[in-house]
Amino acid sequence: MEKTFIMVKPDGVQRNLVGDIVSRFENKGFKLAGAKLMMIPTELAEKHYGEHKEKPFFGELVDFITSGPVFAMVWEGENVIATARQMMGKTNPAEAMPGTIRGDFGLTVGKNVVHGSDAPESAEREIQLFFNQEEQVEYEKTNNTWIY
Ligand code: RTP
Ligand code: MG
Repeated sequence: MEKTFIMVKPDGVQRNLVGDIVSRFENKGFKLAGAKLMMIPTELAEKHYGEHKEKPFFGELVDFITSGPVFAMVWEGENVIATARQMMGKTNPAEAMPGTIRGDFGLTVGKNVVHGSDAPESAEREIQLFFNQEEQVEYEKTNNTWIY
């Protein structure tokens, strides 16, 4: 089954949005496969956002994502990578639709509450960056026949 990396950013943790965001993915029918509250070391932040290294906002992005605890998660389910991106809404919360996480909770592109992998390759890369094997929990969910 497909997996993706989702992270409540420092602004979301400080604003007590962890529970709401976890609920949205649970209610949708996805399966939680790993989760932890953590401070991101600068080196990990620079790797995670490596694709943006040359962008003018890279320094600010790394400073922000390391500024406080994040809640890192692995979610599993059919088409979870693309669906999670839909649930998050556009990168700039000013353009994100109401009903999406960023549309409901964000105002600026710098503090947009949540991160989600944008493709299968980045999902695999980001899960491996943030979670070791023991932290990825494999288990059966008994209610899955009502979802699939
Ligand atoms: P993310 O990686 O955090 O899930 O966000 P995303 O895919 O929707 O957006 P991406 O293009 O990967 O950008 C990563 C983060 O960089 C910040 N950003 N700032 N000042 C700017 O123009 C600008 N553009 C992007 C955002 O916080 C974005 O989430
Ligand atoms: Mg991105």
